[in-house]
Amino acid sequence: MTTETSTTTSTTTTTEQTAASTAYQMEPAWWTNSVVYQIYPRSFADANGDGMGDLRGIINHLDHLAELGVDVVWLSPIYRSPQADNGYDISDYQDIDPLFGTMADFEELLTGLHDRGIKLMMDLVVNHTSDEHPWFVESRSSTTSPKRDWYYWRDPRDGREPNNWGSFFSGSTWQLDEATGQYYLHLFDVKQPDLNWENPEVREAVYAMMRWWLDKGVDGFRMDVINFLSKVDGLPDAPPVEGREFVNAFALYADGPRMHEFLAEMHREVFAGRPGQFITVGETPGVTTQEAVLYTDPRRAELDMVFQFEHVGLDQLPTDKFAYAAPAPGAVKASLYRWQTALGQAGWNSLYWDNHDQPRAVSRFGDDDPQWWETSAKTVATILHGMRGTPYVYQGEEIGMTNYPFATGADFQDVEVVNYLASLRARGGDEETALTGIRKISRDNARTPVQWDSGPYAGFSSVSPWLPVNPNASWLNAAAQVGESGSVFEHYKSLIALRKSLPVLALGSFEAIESDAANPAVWAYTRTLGESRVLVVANAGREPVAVDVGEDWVGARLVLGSGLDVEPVLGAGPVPLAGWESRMYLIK
Ligand code: ISL
Repeated sequence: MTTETSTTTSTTTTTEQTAASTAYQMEPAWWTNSVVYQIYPRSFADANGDGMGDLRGIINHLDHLAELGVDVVWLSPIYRSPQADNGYDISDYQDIDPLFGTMADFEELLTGLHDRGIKLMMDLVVNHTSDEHPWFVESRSSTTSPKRDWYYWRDPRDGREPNNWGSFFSGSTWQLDEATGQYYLHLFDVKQPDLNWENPEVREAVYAMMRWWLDKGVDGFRMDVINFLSKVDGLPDAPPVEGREFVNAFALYADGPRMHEFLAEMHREVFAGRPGQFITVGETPGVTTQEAVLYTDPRRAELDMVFQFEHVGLDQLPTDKFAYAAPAPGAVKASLYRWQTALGQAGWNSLYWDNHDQPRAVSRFGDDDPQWWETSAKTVATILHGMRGTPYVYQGEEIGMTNYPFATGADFQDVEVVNYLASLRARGGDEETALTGIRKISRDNARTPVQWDSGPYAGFSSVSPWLPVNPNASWLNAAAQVGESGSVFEHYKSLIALRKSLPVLALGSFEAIESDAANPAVWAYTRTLGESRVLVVANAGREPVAVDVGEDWVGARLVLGSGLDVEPVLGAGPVPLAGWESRMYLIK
């Protein structure tokens, strides 16, 4: 988002003019050729020897980020927090949690990033606060508190919860406050009460806090579950589900009636007219392509881009995240292609395979068997970074970190799994079956410490870390890869550099190649910007394939391959790809 480009409303009036006038075509926003790197601070690097990552640990590794070449860091929450959900439960938006350091450390981090030309995007968690935030403490103090209406308080219904909504973290979304006899709403943990965005005082308080951070020099916000801010009036019951006390009520709080109004207001109150180059990304679970276009069309001045969830939801039931089922062959590809096309004219995609809530990219979308690990880590990267949108790299993804070999239920720390297992046990459910899905999908997979080297605790800490280090750190670590030709790290570095040097990768249109449809394992697509054309061909499987890409790619130059000895120029005939091999070719 810049005040010159995306905040200006188009003055064109005719249909033809409007169709050709998306801001990034007229004047591309700066982030169209950017790559964002996400840091989950507890798991990045521990400098003070308490087994948990901290701001000083990040400062110590800034050169790693500069070497990789990323443009923006998204920092998961470092604010003061009781840590019920690892910092996504904030008790003071304008202070640093002592676990992570001090405000002086934060300022040093910000300067260190800016000195290296890297912007900083903060995590904005304003659907809810911690129950220990002074706003909530005041709100819960009495039914007549001036802040009572800052949260959702409701009387019991027939002596029970006010509706049948189920929490993301198991059980009801309602918690009874004994002292006042009313329930409060929490879509997430009981320690994460939802703010009432209908109340203009709440909105103004949040905007003031955002301005405060921008005044400090941060460059934007990643907005946690931002499409949950507007709930359906009256908070009605969701359609009941046989055998379930509390149900998924998504349709009643996601992308609700006032969502666009709130985001447009936020933009006006926080960003409009402010000099500088900012970035906003909304985390929007369940968002459709149509809504995503509305959220991210620059002419509407709401958000720059959104995280959509379709491709990371294909291996689970909407009603039960841990009921794992492998996606149908080709389903992930079909989904991402659909998003490429749907946001091709207006709007902008965020591109991601993983983050702190998702399993590791190579384990989920590649193949972490030792024989295929390296090439598949590179190939999943190429598939994503070849697309139109802003790619996100989650810490450790750039070295191909894998899921952790969790054994029993006791190995998990995430509140989501802890609550899930507790509720499963209370129902007498089968824990071993549940663990099959939990091992694959648990958020803890992403949260094991970053593997810096092969030394004690993988160079993450001098003591035993809060979550164990993956045993494969003995060979899978940054020290073994940085500067090593052919490594996963060097592959990511090349992809990031290509996005800068080839405008077609940033701005070119997307088109799937026809033969791609014949084999679910094959990803074959093109990008086009004027005379400049890129071809991505990838084999997401162990069996070799030959991909027919048509005659007009003969003579194209190889710009990046997952294998080491590939002819530099493409000849006639189908492109032969070994198991998990991928290549990127360029014309012009
Ligand atoms: O992992 C999920 C729970 O099943 C996701 O649905 C996740 O809760 C959802 O993506 C929202 O995530 C964000 O908000 C949560 C927090 O726990 C996540 O870490 C955060 O990314 C509540 O703040």
